[in-house]
Amino acid sequence: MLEKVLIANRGEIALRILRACKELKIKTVAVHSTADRNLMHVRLADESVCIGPPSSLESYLNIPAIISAMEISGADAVHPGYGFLSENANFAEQVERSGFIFVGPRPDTIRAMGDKVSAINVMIKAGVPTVPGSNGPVTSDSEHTLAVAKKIGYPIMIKAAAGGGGRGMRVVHEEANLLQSIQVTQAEAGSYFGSDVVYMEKFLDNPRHVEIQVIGDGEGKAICLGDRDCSMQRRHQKVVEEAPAPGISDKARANIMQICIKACEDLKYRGAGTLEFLYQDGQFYFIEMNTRVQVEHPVTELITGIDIVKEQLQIAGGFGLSVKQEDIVFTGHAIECRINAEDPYTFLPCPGKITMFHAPGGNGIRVDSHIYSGYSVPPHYDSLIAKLISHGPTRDAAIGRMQNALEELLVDGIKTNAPLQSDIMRDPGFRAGGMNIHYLETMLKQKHGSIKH
Ligand code: MV4
Repeated sequence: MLEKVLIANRGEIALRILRACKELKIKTVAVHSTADRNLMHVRLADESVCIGPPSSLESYLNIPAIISAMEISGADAVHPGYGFLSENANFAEQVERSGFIFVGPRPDTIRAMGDKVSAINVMIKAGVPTVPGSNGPVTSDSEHTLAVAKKIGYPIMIKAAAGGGGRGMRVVHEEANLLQSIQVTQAEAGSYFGSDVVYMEKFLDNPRHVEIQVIGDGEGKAICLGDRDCSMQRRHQKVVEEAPAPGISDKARANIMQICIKACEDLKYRGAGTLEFLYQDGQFYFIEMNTRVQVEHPVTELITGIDIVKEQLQIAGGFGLSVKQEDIVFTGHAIECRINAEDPYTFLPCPGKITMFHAPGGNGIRVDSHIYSGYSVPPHYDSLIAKLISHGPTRDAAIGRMQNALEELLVDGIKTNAPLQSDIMRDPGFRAGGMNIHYLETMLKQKHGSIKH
């Protein structure tokens, strides 16, 4: 097994990884910026190393500083969490070249999935359904581009191959605007991502975001832990996630799970991964694959009883998967509300000192958070301060438990979006289930039309 893991992240996920390491009797090394000396996982880790100033670029994204910290602490592996270096193929490669273990997929897999055109083609080969599209980069041959677009049919979405997370995308409704829009998207992609490669897809107008959790052993065996619905989002930031996705038939679910398992087995995928789909009119369309543990992984853990981070560590340590597909039992429904240090209606970040914190609890409630009374939320990073996760026998039961937990949550000293989460839990559309990716923004406009969304 791994002996000592360096946690190359901060906040709640760093604490989540530390807890998994402690269960597996793995020693831990925390790395932190000068703004993060007081993080909970830094106190709890066996060792800690300061790796730079507050700016992420100089600390959590500083590859030489992190590899040096592995050397001086004698760590044998690094867990990257989510964000930061978690999907950086060059980082994974440098970790391995330095003789350490990267807790995640092989660098080549990360690279293949980081390029969305390449990811789509890998998935097509493996039999995964994708959005009708160019399935390749747009070239300088405009006649060919116009012909490909005509075949896909308008409206069309132009996307950056190096993109993801919502930047570098554009919808085109008619042929007259296609070439001009491609140029603009290429220019944006070049400046955001350093690559101006773009591709085309049929634009789906009212999809849901449904994603599938997989774990592979790296040797051709893979399991699937079902789906999550992450459609409740604002400006590409997920707000509420749940598992299973409401309203998907057992047959459709079993089918897409089998397809994802086969794809991961073909790829000899190693570690935890998520296939992202758009789901519209009863069909799944693959769009991207994430090669990391995700923020919303706890909803899957609650309905399966499987600890995804422990699986990641055990696979990295050479022990393979701890469960077989036929032994996985799905129980009830789970919901996650992201609690952010931000104004609930303007969404402006609200860093500062938390004068008092009380975490909710009781049956079916899990709180993943690094905050405590007296902790100061630094202004330099993402505003996620806690994840409230509820589990119950039915979706209604999980919503009810979440409502009680939101009432019980106490965070004094800073503003949080907990009041918005309560509004969502009361909302008739949310309660009906299965709303599309535009629903939350529409709901916010209706309720608070005067505030810019
Ligand atoms: C799409 C789409 C509609 N049609 N692709 C946005 C982020 C990026 N990861 C993919 N995205 C989308 N791709 C086609 N062909 C609509 C979106 C989209 C979206 C997707 C998932 C969750 C929220 C979203 C919000 C706006 C647009």
